[in-house]
Amino acid sequence: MRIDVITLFPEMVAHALRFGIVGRALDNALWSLHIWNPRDFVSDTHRTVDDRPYGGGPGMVMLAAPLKATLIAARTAQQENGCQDSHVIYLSPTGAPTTHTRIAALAQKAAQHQTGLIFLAGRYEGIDERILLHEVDEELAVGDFVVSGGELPVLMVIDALVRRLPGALNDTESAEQDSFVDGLLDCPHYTRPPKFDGIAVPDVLLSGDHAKIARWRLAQSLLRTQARRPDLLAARGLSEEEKKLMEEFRQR
Ligand code: 9WO
Repeated sequence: MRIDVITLFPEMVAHALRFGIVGRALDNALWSLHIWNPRDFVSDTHRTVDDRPYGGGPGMVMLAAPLKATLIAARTAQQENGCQDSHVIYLSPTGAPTTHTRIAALAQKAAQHQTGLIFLAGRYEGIDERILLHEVDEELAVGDFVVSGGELPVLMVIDALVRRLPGALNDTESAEQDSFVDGLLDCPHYTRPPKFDGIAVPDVLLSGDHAKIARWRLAQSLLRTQARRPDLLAARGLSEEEKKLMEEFRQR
């Protein structure tokens, strides 16, 4: 998978992607990262990348021309590197919700270098609308809140994509059981000691009965999802067996 990031803070993005699962996958060449600074694509003495908004108001807007020049450079580099196509993603609170399903679709698109991904991280009040109209293929939000720039949201999406790559996770980091894979929230986890702060680990987890443990975990996931995210449960639906399981565990 090839990923290019356009940002005014290249060190922030480069540094954050060196750690953990994502950093190891980068070392192992499971994906490649190229970072572009729009400031390197302007030639005026102040290297201006922003200007005041038409219509007035507070804040500044990222200029279209430096962004377009940077996008062309990133696209060209991806194509020279064997990508058939490029897909440009802009992170903003105005975008579509980023879900597990959407990440899976993006990962599919990016598989095997076919389509290079280009993430555009906005700063100030945002980017000139004409870049959105002509250059951006997908606009994503990672939550209903505003942060100071697109870099952190971009990093979240890259992390979610890279950890799915074949070989990114070792045996102790299995992705199958993570939250959302089955449309449900994760079950509770416990490790040693068996009693901490007066709270004991549920007996079933110490029983060694793997079928019983699987049933308990599914019941916990179902009850938790119902309590905390009824919207997820409504979208997913429940089998008769799952309904029975929830009824049984509700009574305990
Ligand atoms: C800045 C600003 C300043 C004065 C008045 C209004 C303002 N709005 C903004 C603003 O929305 N800035 C954005 C910062 C511009 C695009 C990048 N930024 C951003 C992305 N903030 N939050 C996100 C984001 C992205 C994905 N999911 C959640 C939040």
